[in-house]
Amino acid sequence: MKFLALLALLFLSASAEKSRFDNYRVYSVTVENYQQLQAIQYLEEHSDAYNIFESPHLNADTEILVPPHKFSDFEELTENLGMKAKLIINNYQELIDEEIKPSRTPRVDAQYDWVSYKNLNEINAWLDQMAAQYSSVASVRNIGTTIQGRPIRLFKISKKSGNRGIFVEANIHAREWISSATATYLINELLTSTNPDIVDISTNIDWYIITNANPDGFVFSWDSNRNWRKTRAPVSALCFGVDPNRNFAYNWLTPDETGSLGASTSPCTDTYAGPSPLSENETRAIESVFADNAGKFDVFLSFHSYGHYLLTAWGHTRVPPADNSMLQTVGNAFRTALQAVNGINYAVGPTNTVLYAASGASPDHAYGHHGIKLAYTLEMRGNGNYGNYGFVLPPQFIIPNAQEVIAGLVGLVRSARTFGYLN
Ligand code: 0X9
Ligand code: ZN
Repeated sequence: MKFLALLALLFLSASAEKSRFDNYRVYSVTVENYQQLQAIQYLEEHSDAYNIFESPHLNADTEILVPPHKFSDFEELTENLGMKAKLIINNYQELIDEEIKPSRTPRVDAQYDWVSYKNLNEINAWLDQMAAQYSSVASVRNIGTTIQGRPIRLFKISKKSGNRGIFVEANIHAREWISSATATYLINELLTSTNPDIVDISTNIDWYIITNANPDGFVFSWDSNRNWRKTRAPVSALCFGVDPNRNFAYNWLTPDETGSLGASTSPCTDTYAGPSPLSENETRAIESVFADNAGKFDVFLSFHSYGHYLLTAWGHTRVPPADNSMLQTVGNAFRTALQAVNGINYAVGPTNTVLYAASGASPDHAYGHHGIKLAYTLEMRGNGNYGNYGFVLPPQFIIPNAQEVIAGLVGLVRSARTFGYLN
């Protein structure tokens, strides 16, 4: 009995252990031919050692996390394939350690800020506090519960009746911390800013914001594995997690013209689409916001990182959407306004042609199923002239990233209004 208790204790302490990435490297590889593409796709589907940050596609760069015990294999692989590989991060653990360093010393008078990343408890406490402090215009409510029992929360801002709405969903991918930090910054600006452009968009538009669309995954990325992307649903004897951004119903698990599924049927992969459309509590919670507010939203935004992209429908097909030219014009307004702040240049266009095939993503669902015309995915900062950090963007970039994104949104709203939306 004693032995069993000891064994249980050992197991427990092992599961509370954090994954470490000491001396792991991130390489950027350029995929230039079909053979190279197939090789990287094979790794993505079958290798537990490598982590492919971004699904590969032809004539584009893909970032890959390589553990030390694979350095020589990886070198041989890229050499044999004649594939260019550039080292962009030399020690992933070092970045992770730096990321949570600033001002984590608990202070009694601790004010919420955007100098450091906040964990789920801190974010939730702040949302409660803001809803209480601005109770005449703001509220927060639960729209669902995760498999581990955490609430999925929707923050609403409405300063006058009759407003059209913008729906923002952030951090559906657990490791993309900058997305929820930007969402809380946006809430703070909408409630406190005196800048006339912000006052305009906060007064004349209703905002529905989910800062943390994947709470279980987010907590897991803090406590256990900084690199975690999916939910934490047990999906097979071996693996956990559905990619919630492959689990939406519109053209779920549908191949495009090139045969690419843009998702996976293997539970252990990072783009596992789940057993059926909307099988997950997280996606059903988001779906309930669409359903309960039919006709309310002109704009849907899905906050992600990284890559400096503003992506439109479609992800599941290479055929351009019916509203392509409007989506491009409104997207370009976002891009120009964002670039004016810190010089960052976003690429705007359909997901499938600009990035890669992705079926079952929320913007396709918003646009295709719910008819929300201006549906976009934002891929925020990660690698740029400010450094190469991928998902582990140091906290000193939270504010510049949020400021440029909000300027972009002001530009987007202005342009959307010329098409008759958000008025
Ligand atoms: O693959 C994804 O889910 C998104 N990229 S990420 O690196 N953050 O994982 C892009 C999804 C875009 N899809 C659509 N807008 N349809
Ligand atoms: Zn993402």
